[in-house]
Amino acid sequence: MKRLDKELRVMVVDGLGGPMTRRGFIKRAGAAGLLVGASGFLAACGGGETTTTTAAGGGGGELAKELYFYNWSDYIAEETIPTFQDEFGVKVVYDNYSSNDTLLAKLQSGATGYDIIVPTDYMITTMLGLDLLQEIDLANVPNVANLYQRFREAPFDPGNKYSIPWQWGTTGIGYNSVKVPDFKPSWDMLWDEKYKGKITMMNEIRDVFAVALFRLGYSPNTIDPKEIEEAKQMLIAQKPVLKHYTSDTYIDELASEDSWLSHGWSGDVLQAQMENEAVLYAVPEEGSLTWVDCMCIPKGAPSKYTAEVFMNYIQQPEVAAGITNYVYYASPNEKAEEFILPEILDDPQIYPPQEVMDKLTFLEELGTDTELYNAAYQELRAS
Ligand code: N2P
Repeated sequence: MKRLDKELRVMVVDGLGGPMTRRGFIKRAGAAGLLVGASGFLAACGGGETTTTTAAGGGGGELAKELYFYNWSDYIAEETIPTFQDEFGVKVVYDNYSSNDTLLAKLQSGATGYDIIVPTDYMITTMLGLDLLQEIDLANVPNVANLYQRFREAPFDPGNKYSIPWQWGTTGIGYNSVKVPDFKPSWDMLWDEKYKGKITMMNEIRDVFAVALFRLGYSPNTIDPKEIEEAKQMLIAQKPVLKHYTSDTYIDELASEDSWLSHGWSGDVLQAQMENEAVLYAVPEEGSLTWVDCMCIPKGAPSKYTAEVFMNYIQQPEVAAGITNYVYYASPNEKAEEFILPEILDDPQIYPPQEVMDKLTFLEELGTDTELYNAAYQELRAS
């Protein structure tokens, strides 16, 4: 990511995002008087107007007093929820997870309190198979028209019947370019004994296995038990060099240099880079994953209509852009483009060029064969 315009980015991002205490750089920007209010930024970008903010013409309903939103950690702009609360008078109760496995387990254990969840593409198929999701009344989400066509026809849910894309990105390695001067874009780096104790892997079944499978030259969607076993052995052999498995603390660990090499997601690593310029992101040459996370309404959601109104709000171009400008993941919202900072749109780490995209794979739902991975992961973690 180009860093020359860091101060500008801090100022503009903060215009939408507001100060986030975890991030020292924003504190510094605030102290320097660089912060502008959300309304000021919206006015500067779009004359203060927003697009559809109500579900006019939709299936209708009454707004609930509260909306229960269960999302990935570090995946929203600071102003996204407060602005919704102010505009709609709905209090959002916000809770976080850091893996699809946790989310699935929560739903399977009978949690019914959530109105919106944000599973990843393949996990939506899993959840549909388990009858865990409700159909969305798209009449209440007219801003779905703002999405790029490819996100309206995704193979896991053509026509967005059950899912409205939130953000998309890639998986790769976040590394400290000063501490790891011999870095090369290969998954091998995550096995390098020189960096013992400074390496982290994510805490997610399919993602962890994908790393070893790519390294072995196999598909991350293999259902060949021999290949999965080989991957498991490779991951077991990696354990002595690992600091730990984590999907939500590596941003801070990379930033503070407690970790030097982390299996991570694009935007998360770039968030760490905003705090520590030595942190860089690379997609390994052996291949890696791309994915899209989508808002879904679980069965038993207390307030389906309010969830749809929230989904529509998120797909307002300024709101969608505000999230991307803050978390550095790519937006599925085409109309948001004009509000996304140019250096983000032009950043190949966030919007990879075609030759990188060609090397990336989506995880596929594997039906009952998923059990092969679940069992192998349990053995890995217990080893
Ligand atoms: C948020 C990362 C979410 C991406 N920290 C996982 N698909």
